[in-house]
Amino acid sequence: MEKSGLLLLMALALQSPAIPAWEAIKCIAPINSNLQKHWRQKTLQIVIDPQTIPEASPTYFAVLEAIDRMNRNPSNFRYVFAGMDKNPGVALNNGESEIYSKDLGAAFANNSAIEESDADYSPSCTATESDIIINSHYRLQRPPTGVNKLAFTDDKHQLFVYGGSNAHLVATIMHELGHSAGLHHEGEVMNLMGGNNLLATNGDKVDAYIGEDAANGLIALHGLSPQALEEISVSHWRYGDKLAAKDGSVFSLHYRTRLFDANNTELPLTCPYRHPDLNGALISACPEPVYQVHPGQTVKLEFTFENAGKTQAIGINADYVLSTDAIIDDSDQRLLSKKYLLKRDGQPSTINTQITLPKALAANSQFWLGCRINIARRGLKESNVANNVAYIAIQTLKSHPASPSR
Ligand SMILES: [Ca+2]
Ligand SMILES: [Ca+2]
Ligand SMILES: [Ca+2]
Ligand SMILES: [Ca+2]
Ligand SMILES: [Zn+2]
Repeated sequence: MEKSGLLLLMALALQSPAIPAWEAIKCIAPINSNLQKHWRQKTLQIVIDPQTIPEASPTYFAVLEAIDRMNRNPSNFRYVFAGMDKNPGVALNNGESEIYSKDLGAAFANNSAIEESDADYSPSCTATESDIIINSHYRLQRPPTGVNKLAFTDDKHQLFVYGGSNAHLVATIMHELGHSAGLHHEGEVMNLMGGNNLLATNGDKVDAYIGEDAANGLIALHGLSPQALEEISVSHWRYGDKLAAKDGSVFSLHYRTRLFDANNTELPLTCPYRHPDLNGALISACPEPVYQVHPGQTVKLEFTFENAGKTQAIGINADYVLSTDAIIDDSDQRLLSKKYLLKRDGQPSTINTQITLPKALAANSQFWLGCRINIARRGLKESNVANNVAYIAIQTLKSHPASPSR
């Protein structure tokens, strides 16, 4: 009796209270040790250094896009582009929040960008300035060597996790802007402040988004904005693992979501996709997972759902569809509809849904299983509708193993 009573108490203790996954930046100098980085004014005025990021250059447009995307966050923290830097020179503690590009040298070849703030020098850990340095010497060992590995692109084929060589520049700058606002690295869930870019993909096009964990953290740090919009998303990425960073923080790594059989065993892959090491070879041979299925087979489809918007628990409709291409849209055949309640609690929901493939599905063909979502209650507006669909590729075999065959 006593033992089971203790077990019950332990179970209750594990369930509550929910611990938010996001982490706040804390100051580490003797004068401000362990105080949380904070802003009195929740507006960051940003200038771009024209010497290293010329106006209308790709990096300039990437910065503007990252600012626009971060301003879709549901908190009171705002990013304001204040034009090109008119005061020559860039430095920390010069009263200007500057974004510039710099060769950080061989020692920082694995760092895409750095954020620095005057909060580190404030006795109260108060920030009034945040500079972002985009590394022009981001030289991971994967081929082609000797070139920078940050691309301003929404074409997935250029990105390392889809077979290319680059990291996503806009997502990288968004991560640094997250640091500006006070978010630290986070290794427990899939999130913007992790070690992999946070991306949603439809067809060839990737969409860099803020995500549930960072949105939750920004609300906790800066309060929910009265102007906040809704934001739901679905993705074929999930939390995979964690990675220690040089500064003692921990990054999340993002793996692809999977396809299982009815007994929760991952189905065989025609392409043996492995999560690539950032310094490893390109994954050009099998840049995306393709699962083997049989027509009529019952499978479990895994996707990650996030709520990064205004309403803390929001009802959504999810349509599971069959597509003849990697673009998931309204023209694709619906196989199943589900309703979910998505909680904005810093825990993205990576869940399996059982579906049965059509018996008449053509054999020896590639298809894509998809999910498209929308908010169940009409009239609610989203800050981003480009991340409301996701896909997983499948290859059909000749026949179902249960039917007579050799
Ligand atoms: Ca300046
Ligand atoms: Ca500065
Ligand atoms: Ca389609
Ligand atoms: Ca959305
Ligand atoms: Zn970082």
